[in-house]
Amino acid sequence: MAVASAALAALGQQLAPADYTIDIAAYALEATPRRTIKTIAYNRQVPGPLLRLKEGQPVTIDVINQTGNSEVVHWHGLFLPSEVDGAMEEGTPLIPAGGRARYTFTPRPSGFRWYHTHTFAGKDLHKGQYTGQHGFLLIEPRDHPAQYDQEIFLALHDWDGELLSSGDGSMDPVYEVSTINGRVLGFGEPLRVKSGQQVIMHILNSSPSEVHWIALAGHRFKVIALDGNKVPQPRTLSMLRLAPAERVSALVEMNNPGVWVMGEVRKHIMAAGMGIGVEYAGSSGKPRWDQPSELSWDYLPFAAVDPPPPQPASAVAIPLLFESKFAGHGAMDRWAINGKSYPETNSPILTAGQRYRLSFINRSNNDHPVHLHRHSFELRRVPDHPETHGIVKDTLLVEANTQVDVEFTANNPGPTLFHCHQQNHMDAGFMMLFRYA
Ligand SMILES: [Cu+2]
Repeated sequence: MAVASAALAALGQQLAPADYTIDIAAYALEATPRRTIKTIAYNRQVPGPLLRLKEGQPVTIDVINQTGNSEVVHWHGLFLPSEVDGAMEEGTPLIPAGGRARYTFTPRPSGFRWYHTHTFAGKDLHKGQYTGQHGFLLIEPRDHPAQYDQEIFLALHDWDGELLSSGDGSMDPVYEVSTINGRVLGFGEPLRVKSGQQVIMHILNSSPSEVHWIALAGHRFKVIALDGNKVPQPRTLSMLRLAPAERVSALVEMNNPGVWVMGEVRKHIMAAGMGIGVEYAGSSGKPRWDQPSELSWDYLPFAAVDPPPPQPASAVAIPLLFESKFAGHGAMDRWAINGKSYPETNSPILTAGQRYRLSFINRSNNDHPVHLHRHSFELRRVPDHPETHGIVKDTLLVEANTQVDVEFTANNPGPTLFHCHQQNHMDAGFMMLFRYA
């Protein structure tokens, strides 16, 4: 009887409709009327549907995999149990080809998050994060602080890549097409704004491997959050830098009527399509662009200025050394953390409640956007500044040949993945697993 009712309960759970359904299927993305990108997408759109969830309110999301390969969906920036976080290395089950899965979880923390595939691509640049499998996820806070008139979500992505030999002989992806929200500059609908509006822009870099630099001609961004977490010191800037998987939330005051271009600052990336028009009501004409003369970005000015709060206990140091192992001309590099490539990398054992200090020591000539699953970390040291605090992120760009330190509290037991978010680096061993005692 108990068995029967348990089975019925399971059946009932199966039949109850999910709050959201995501269908993974082949999709022909029209980046321009003459350039169609054959990819895989969520609900036949790029980016996938915006998931607007409420902090602390459980949600069910059904994922139907209509592709010929197994899939998994990672909920990036959320504090979830390992079984639903969406990485097979942590123990989340893969969704078989033609199969389906139900993800049930309680979303937290509030802020601008995202979801994406977490599969291996290797040399196939039409798999994994090279596809259109990414979408915005906004976790609404219980109390709503920000004031704005319009909310805009933008995703930066690069498509149709090819692995080419770079100067040092290693293989890196080079892309033919770059888009904002799946469209090449001039071919999508412009963002429509009104004079006097305060617009919040939630910008995501969903690129499989490229850092992007973004400006909006005639306007400045007041950056209020990084990776969805409020910064201690909001800053007003004319340019943003986003590494793969990073997010920036910025307020833009619409106080300069006209038709403008928002896009990649580097000319060859804008020429590949990464831009979007911004059109004021009542304005018309050719969109205007002001070419910035140099690239500029720094995490440090967003940090807190007051002295750090006293730590209850000192953080346990975990140094992580990043190096490449040159595999020969024409071969993909192997990447190593403390001398070992995944799955051979060490698995540090964490004690629940303990504070840890991760030192990212990048002994390579590449910048690496590193990501810690299921936790967020606080930036504590950047190059030339041995002490900073208050910036909380889940992804961080560690520039070539520099050291950056972060701290986090081990407050979410379960296997926890740490990796470079550049698809070709994580596929080549730049990944490790933390475990809890
Ligand atoms: Cu990397």
